[in-house]
Amino acid sequence: MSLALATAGESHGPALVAIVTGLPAGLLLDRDAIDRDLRRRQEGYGRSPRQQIETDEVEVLAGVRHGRTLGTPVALVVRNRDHANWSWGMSPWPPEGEARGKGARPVTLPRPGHADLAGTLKYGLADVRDALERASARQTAAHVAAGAVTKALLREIGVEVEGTVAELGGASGDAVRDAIDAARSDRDTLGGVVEVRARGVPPGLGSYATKDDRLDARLGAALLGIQAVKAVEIGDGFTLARMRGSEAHDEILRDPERGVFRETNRAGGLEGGISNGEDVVVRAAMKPLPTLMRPLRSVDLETGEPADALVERSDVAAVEALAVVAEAAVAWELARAAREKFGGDALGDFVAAHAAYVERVDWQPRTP
Ligand code: EPS
Repeated sequence: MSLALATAGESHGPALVAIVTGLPAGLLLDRDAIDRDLRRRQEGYGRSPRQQIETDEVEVLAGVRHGRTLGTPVALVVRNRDHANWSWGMSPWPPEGEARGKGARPVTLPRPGHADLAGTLKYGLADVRDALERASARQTAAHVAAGAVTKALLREIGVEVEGTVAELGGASGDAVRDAIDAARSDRDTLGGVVEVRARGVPPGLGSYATKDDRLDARLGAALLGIQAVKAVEIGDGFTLARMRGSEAHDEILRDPERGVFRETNRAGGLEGGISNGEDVVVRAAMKPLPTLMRPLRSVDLETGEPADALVERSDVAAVEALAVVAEAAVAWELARAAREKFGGDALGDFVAAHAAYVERVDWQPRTP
């Protein structure tokens, strides 16, 4: 039994769609909790005016009855309110009447750092919009909705996942707002680093059996699959490379009260591609957003002449949003690994398998 996710949707199309398969029957979903995560993703200092147009809310079209999953595919939809301004330009069918609203004129000025140029070449497109619409980070709303569903599943076995901003534009804490204000007045953008911590993860999720089973590889792929993420670190990651083995590893201790435990967690809760019972800790680095109000040099794909890149409304920074999106991605991947390990068609089977297993390995959740 494994979870699978299919998504669809363009940034200014009618809606974003997520279809989740592999959930057990009987999981109680809380619409407000899903909408809360969608709202958290929209918040943050330095977001684009687009966020004043959107009020993301989940609609459930299938797989849930009276708030409980049926064990069948769950279909989630998040509507794009901005589509009203793009109804001609982003019409799925040949639009009728005079060209009007946004997206009516083709884009031919690819932005360095966005998918514009590579996407246009790959798919043989005349309008860069045909590439940028799906490449857009707007898509992350669908992943947050799916992630919120898996957070509910993980909570049933005592796992809590939380994403936070570690640094933004090289600043941290209160200095973050000043960094964003400075970048905005320079008409520039910023990236940053987020950290996701999962508490209550039992030992034994993932496996060293194959590369595809390794939980660290899977978390890495889940995070690198988020728009603008350029690097991922598991535990102390790059710092470990500069340490000696005698100081890099987390010694194994045991006492009768706590069972087996560690005093340090430099491995980020993962050894040999398997969770080891400590908190899972991963970090993701986001590059500065590529839509710039002071555009970089580019080439007009229609004329072949040098030109400035496309200038469009955009965020100054979306690192706070990334913290929520990365949290959803980690929750998704941990839930997928938990479904593989504990199975069960009914939620009670899944929870009972987890309980029997943690008893066998004599593992207790860490107290924070
Ligand atoms: C994005 C460009 C901006 C962001 C968008 C991601 O969109 P727009 O061109 O409509 O202003 O606002 O992010 C979202 C809409 C969102 O909900 O996160 C991009 O090019 O990736």
